[in-house]
Amino acid sequence: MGDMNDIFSLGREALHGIEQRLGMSRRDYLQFCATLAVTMGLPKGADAAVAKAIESAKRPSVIWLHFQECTGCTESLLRAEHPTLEKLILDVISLDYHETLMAAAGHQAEAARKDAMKANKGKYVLVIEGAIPIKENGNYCKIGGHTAIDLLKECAADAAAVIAIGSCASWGGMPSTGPNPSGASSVAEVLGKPVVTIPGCPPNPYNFLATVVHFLTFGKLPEVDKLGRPKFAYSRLIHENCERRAHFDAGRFAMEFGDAGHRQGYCLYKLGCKGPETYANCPTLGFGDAGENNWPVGCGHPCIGCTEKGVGFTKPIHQLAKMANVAPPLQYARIVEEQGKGASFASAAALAALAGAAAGAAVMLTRNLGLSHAAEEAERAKTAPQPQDKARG
Ligand code: FSX
Ligand code: SF4
Ligand code: F3S
Repeated sequence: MGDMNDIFSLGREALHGIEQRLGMSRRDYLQFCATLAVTMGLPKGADAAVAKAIESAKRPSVIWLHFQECTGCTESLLRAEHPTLEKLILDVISLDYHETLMAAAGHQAEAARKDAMKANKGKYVLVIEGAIPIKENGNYCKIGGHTAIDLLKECAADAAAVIAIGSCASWGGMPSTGPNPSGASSVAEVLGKPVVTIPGCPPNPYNFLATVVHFLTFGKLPEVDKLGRPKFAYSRLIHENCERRAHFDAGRFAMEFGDAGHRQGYCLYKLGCKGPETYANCPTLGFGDAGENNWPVGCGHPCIGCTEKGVGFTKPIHQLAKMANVAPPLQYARIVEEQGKGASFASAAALAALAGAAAGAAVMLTRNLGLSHAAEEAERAKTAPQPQDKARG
């Protein structure tokens, strides 16, 4: 990042230009770049590199194809409120072909795609939304007379980078749910090579923007895990950063939608939450700029594991999650004593974390689940008719 170690090294003129272009204040813009840099896990000072890249780099041409999906990925990009994320995305990239957003139709649209590919040969970013059906020679999805398989291969051949957005493009997603009659497959499967994936149904638009901005800033896509997911967004389990984690550790679970535990924000594990086996940054990032806790678990619904192949759209919602690991979180939310006697359990788990004792944590996990069963039984005993009631009746 060389001389870009100070965000204040950006010229006033450049920032004024940004103000005009994006319709946001300098302060908001710099704050936004800093947030993006943090989201990407970049070192101190990288916010200036990000700001400079957005302000001065040539906008990369993006060709966006739609296949088997619900268009939720595009919808989620366009529904952000503050700061106007869709404005930023559409400013940071040059969206040269996008079937949902473009005015052209029919042959005009086909021509627009060919023109964009020719003008930006070897330089454009290809974004794929939706799975690719491969059964019956791909006949289940055709656009302009071409199968999704052919379109994908043709457009990927001259792309500088390929990004699979959403779970459908990343690993088959909802259309690939068994028995998968159309043979819905991922981009990587059809191309026969790994691509960057941004799973989620829909994915978080910030993760897409951060990936594109990384490409803009450093000329390459971010580091990914073995499934092609940017590590900055998908390296931690949801369960590790969930705001209900203290309740899990204390053995306090919602048992039914709308019960007392559910209303008090208890852990949703027993309602089938797949947070313990799903990797994504939903709890830390939130969705839609609609305020804190705006993500599935924050809204009271168990995570269905939509970012995770083999979990989302595969495991029944009510099935209990497999514990991918039992690492305690970095810190615990404060536990309100009157909510239950579990405070001591959470404190013990925190001590186990400090000691780095995985075995201890595993013991805690077993104890917590046991605690919950005990609590359930106690609850049932309270509401069940007592022998003396019968005797009185
Ligand atoms: Fe829909 Fe996108 Fe889900 Fe799939 O998102 S929100 S079905 S991941 O490809 O449009
Ligand atoms: Fe949060 Fe779900 Fe983990 Fe409970 S099981 S702490 S609700 S992620
Ligand atoms: Fe999906 Fe679970 Fe996040 S359902 S949006 S991965 S909380």
